Amino acid sequence: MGVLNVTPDSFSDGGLYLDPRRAVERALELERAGADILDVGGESTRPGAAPVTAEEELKRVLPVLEGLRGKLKIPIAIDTQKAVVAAAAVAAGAEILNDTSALRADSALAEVARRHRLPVVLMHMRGVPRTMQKRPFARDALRDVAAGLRAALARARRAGLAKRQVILDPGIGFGKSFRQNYELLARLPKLAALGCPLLVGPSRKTFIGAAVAGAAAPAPPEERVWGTAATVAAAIFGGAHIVRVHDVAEMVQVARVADAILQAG
Ligand code: HH2
Repeated sequence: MGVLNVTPDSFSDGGLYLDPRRAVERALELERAGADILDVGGESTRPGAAPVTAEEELKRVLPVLEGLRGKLKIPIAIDTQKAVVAAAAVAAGAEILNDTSALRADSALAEVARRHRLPVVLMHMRGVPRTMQKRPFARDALRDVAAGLRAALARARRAGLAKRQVILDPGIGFGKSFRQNYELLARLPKLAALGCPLLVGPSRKTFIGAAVAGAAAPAPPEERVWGTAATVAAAIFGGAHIVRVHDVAEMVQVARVADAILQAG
């Protein structure tokens, strides 16, 4: 899954694709690089990010989705917590919903998925982006994430979604310590036991920059590509079905080799 953020403030590609023509070009480039899914988002969820209105989100993503109509072959996921944004994005061609709040921010989002029978990604987040890295972390991250994802799946089922529509995501970097992010990657098979496909999104996140830099300040996002490769390989060995990444050409190679090793074993 290739990332395309149409925002001024995303931690890695913020401000690069606010012009819809550049965003469309980038989407086509990600497809050519080997992405199987494009993830389009109009609201940053980086630590400390302030929420944006639905109007603003729509103003950012709709011109891009409309510009991609008939041009992109791979399915588009809309990365939003809002049902109105999801519904408009689906009308403009999106086929997967990616909700980082796992139906907590807007329960009506489930209805959009149900009505159109779309897959929906439900991600674990401890808290909300503005404060999630300031609050106390869970004592046992794996238990916290597993319980949160079980609850998310139950919310989806109560809203009339079939289990087979749901993709679960541990929410790497969302209210977890650096060490807990590594722990979740290492113990991913435990989450695979929940019985849904897993999506993992470690790409370029700060916990990678911290390990890359050793004792120094975290390396900047553009210097986290090799570290991202290690997390992508680990995620695939741990049972991830989808990896959400910024560096698609590089991670396609990592994924293909990791898949070949998995299959050979
Ligand atoms: N991470 C980000 C955004 N959306 N969705 C899922 N399902 N899983 C993730 O791990 C995930 C996500 C954060 O990364 P990015 O989009 O690059 O940054 P920002 O939130 O600053 O736009």
